Amino acid sequence: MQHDIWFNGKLVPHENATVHVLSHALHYGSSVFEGIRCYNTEKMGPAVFRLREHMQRLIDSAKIYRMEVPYSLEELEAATLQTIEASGMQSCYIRPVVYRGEGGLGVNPIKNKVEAFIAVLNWGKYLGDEAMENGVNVHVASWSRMAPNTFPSLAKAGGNYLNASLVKMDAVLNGYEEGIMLNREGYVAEGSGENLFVIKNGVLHTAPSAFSILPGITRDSVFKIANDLGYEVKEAALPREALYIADELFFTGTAAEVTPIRSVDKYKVGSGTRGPITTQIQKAFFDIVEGGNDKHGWLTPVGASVTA
Ligand code: PPE
Repeated sequence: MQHDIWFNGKLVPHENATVHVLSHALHYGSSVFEGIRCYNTEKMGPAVFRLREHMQRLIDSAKIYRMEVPYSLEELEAATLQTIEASGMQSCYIRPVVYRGEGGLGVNPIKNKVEAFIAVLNWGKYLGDEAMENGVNVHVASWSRMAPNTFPSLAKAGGNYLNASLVKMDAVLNGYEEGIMLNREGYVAEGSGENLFVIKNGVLHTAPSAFSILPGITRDSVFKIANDLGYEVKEAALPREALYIADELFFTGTAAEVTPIRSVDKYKVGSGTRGPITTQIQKAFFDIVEGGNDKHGWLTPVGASVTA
């Protein structure tokens, strides 16, 4: 089923949301985007998870690339809710994109028009249905994350995902579900489309945001969920071998949600299945997003009106 897409300010049928071949973004990767989920919660019905934080990150990503987004934060939020409502979907994945359109070729994009769209679609479990319970098999990627003085990792930019695609294709072609990248110094960074948590002796560890990672909104949510459950979370420089001797490992992301990892480079992680702390965190996460037990104020009901 194809849903209407909010395109430069209004809803248009799926087939009319087209982009010109001379768009700057197609030639030079000059787009910024988000991935957001709307859940059909038990308590509140359809609700968007951390809408404001995602839209703020979109605006921040655009700012880094000197793109002036022609819409305010509130307009983008309202447009998201409107697009979901029009689709009739109870739950969906939301993909807002801001990009440089037509305006001549050349690396300098300043004169290219900034355009925006918000699409909604169905997206199931990112790393497979079974993954949530049994975990995934991953390897350490031979491609690294970008160095901090090359591409800004705090911007969720289209071009960054060329690196992610290399990592993901390499993992899948080698029989793994995902690849974990190290940063330029060789410390653990993140997956091609997820942040990573390492649990050792009851403490959660994850790469600091200065390690060329995308500081995920799910990662931030897990900080709070873990604290609620009484666990300590540390941002830390983790050497590769910390993955091999971890008690538990899991990925976080909008698409990946909270996905356990059962092996890395064919080293079994802990007992080789979803660990007990991961299970608790996953349960608490789904209690919020599926149950609608919104104790942190992270859910925006689809029927809600947007206020500043
Ligand atoms: N790191 C990367 C590189 C990344 O792409 C994502 C999200 C995250 C971490 C987690 O961020 P957050 O969603 O805010 O918790 N990746 C998005 C796109 C995946 C795709 O294949 O497309 C997502 O999960 O929506």
